Amino acid sequence: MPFLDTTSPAPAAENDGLPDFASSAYKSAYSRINAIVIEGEQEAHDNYIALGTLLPSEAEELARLARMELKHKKGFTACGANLGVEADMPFARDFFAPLRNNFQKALTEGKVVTCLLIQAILIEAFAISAYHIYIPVADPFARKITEGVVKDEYLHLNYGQEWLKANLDTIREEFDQANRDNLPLVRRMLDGVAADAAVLQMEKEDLMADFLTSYQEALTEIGFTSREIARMAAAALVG
Ligand code: PL3
Ligand code: FE2
Ligand code: FE2
Repeated sequence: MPFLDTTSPAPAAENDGLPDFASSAYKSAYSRINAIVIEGEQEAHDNYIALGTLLPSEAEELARLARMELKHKKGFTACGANLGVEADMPFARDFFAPLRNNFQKALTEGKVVTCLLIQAILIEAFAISAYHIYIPVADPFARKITEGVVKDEYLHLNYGQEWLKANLDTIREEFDQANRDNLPLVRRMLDGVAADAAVLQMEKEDLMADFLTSYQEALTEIGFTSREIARMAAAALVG
């Protein structure tokens, strides 16, 4: 066989080690992951609008954050279309149901600390970790969009941090309980997405490590002690 055999087809994965974006395995996993992201962005929009009803003086700023979420949703919808994938939205609605139900319950009870923890800390940190790990293994079109989105998600995480920080003296008890109720749900969501994420070459341990980094940095910024943070992180193991 000649050194340069120009007659044989290029190997399927000659993609700089990136996944084969056209394979049926990739498209199947992407139909669920893409749906999760689209649904997550829509629910994030709805959650910020809802938070504005609990914090009327903040409603305008929250509406600004909400608008960004719709832009994110549009971007990720385009990513699916670009790959010829139809997002599995019923799957994604189920995926978010436990967290959505807890948010809705807290909303009807007027529990702003719980709502902020769920949306602006847990969901944003989850999104940031997912987008970080996705960017290096994304197709070029999706990579560009995701890079733009992740910058906005830091603004959202930061919004939650700042509000909670300013109210640290009064939030501890509710925050601790909300964390206990919801961090285990995030962990289960990570478990639930791991197999599909692996097809996209996103490893569960990397997702988990990146999530814990953002989450712990947020808690530090709010002003919790390292002992309090360790106890709260431990809720992921207990629940
Ligand atoms: C809040 O701004 C957004 C909430 C979205 C939640 C995203 C969860 C992501 C799960 C795993 C995804 C991999 C990324 C792939 C992007 C197409
Ligand atoms: Fe977003
Ligand atoms: Fe966000």
